[in-house]
Amino acid sequence: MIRKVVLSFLLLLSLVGCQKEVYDSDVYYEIFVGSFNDSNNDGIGDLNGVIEKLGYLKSLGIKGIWLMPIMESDTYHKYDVNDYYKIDSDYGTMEDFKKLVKKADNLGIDIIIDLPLNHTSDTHSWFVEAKTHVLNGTCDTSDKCNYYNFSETQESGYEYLVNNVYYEARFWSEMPDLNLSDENLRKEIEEIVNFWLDTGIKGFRLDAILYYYQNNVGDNNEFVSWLMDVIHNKKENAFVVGEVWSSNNVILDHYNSGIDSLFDFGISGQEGAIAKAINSSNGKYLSENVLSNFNQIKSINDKAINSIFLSNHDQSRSAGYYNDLNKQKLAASLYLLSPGIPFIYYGEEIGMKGSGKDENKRLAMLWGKENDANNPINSDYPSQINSSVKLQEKDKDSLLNHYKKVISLRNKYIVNKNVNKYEVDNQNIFALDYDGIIVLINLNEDNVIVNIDKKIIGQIGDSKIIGSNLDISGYGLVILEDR
Ligand SMILES: [Ca+2]
Ligand SMILES: [Ca+2]
Repeated sequence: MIRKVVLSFLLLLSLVGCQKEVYDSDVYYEIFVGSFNDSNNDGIGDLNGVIEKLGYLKSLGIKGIWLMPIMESDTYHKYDVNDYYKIDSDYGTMEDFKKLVKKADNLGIDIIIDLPLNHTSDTHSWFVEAKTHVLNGTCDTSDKCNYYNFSETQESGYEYLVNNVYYEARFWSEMPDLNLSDENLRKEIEEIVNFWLDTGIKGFRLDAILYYYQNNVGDNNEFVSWLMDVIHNKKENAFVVGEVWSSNNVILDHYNSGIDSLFDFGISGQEGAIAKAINSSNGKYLSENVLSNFNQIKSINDKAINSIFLSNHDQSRSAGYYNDLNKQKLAASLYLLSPGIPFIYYGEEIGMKGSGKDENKRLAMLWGKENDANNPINSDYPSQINSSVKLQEKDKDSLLNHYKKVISLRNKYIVNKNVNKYEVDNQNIFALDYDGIIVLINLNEDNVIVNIDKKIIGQIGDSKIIGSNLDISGYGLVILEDR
């Protein structure tokens, strides 16, 4: 009898689950494993190092981790995979990885991994075999030669191989582009995807989608749509976020593939919408912008959701251009309280800086302990010993503690709610309505008074209700509901 009741209860729960129209909008955290935390003192961050910091990540309030590539590779950044089934030995073993997935899951934290499919390393066995065929003049459309794109003439984006044969390599001669139309290659990709989903991960971050078919959106979408079917057939609630580093329109067009999410490059970076809003103290512009992006995506695929961020591993770190603490806090408040899935780039929460060459954007996380990981070889950006986690944890006004406060407000009040416009008669104010919970952020450094008859249920700053007016402190953040 009890069993039957439990079963019907479970059935009811699953029915409610099916009818769910809102989306998961938990905060993710992007980690470059090699620079994050070193567990065995060889100077390179590793998977056990990530395990050691799960408590830290939990206390930050995040619910998901994006690991930059962890598969076997010849480079420090590991975007050129030479074995899709192995963990790079710098980072540890498959056992370490499975332990990480399990321990994270116990804390309610999902893991997604970077999946570079546009290209492999030139040391991948597929390319080595193809090269042998090219050398012997034995290429056939059913062998590994067809996994890549070869040509007898030098086309743009092609590199010389041997015997007057060229191969497509858009990013670098050591990263040959894959021919994603090959049926046998697609079978291999299906196996790779299933292999990783079996480890218990939540899903993937797809690298360089724009280059799958070199800016051909239709062909890119055909491949991504095929891949989404493969992934969702294996794991219904998998989450896949993709990189289409391009204009808003091109990004939007890629939502026609049925992908769960794409990064919103238009709001990120030094020239992006968040920076524009902060530089002009125009909160109204930003709330309209994030709402419009969010709704445009829903109009293409109502299950899809925007992924928002300040900067990632390819961009100058945001603390370099939000160069005072108040602006760093303001930028954090704005994107962490916007609709979509916020992705924090490791170290952003302590104001780490880094620009110029890629290595400088991926410096060692400043834990403030004896054995922090080494910076990537070839980086030449000065370290900032004053911004360590250890120091900021002790300072209640630190950027780190601000991130914790804002994420906890997000988790408490706005996660998975519907979002609408909220009119405030002052253009300094960023304003959104999450099912009756109103979020206001003041982009003016001075107080602003607006006419709002509600009560404050959460805030950062010292805003006050005075009669039917709200006095919002400079850069203040307020969460309101009806009296
Ligand atoms: Ca290590
Ligand atoms: Ca390509």
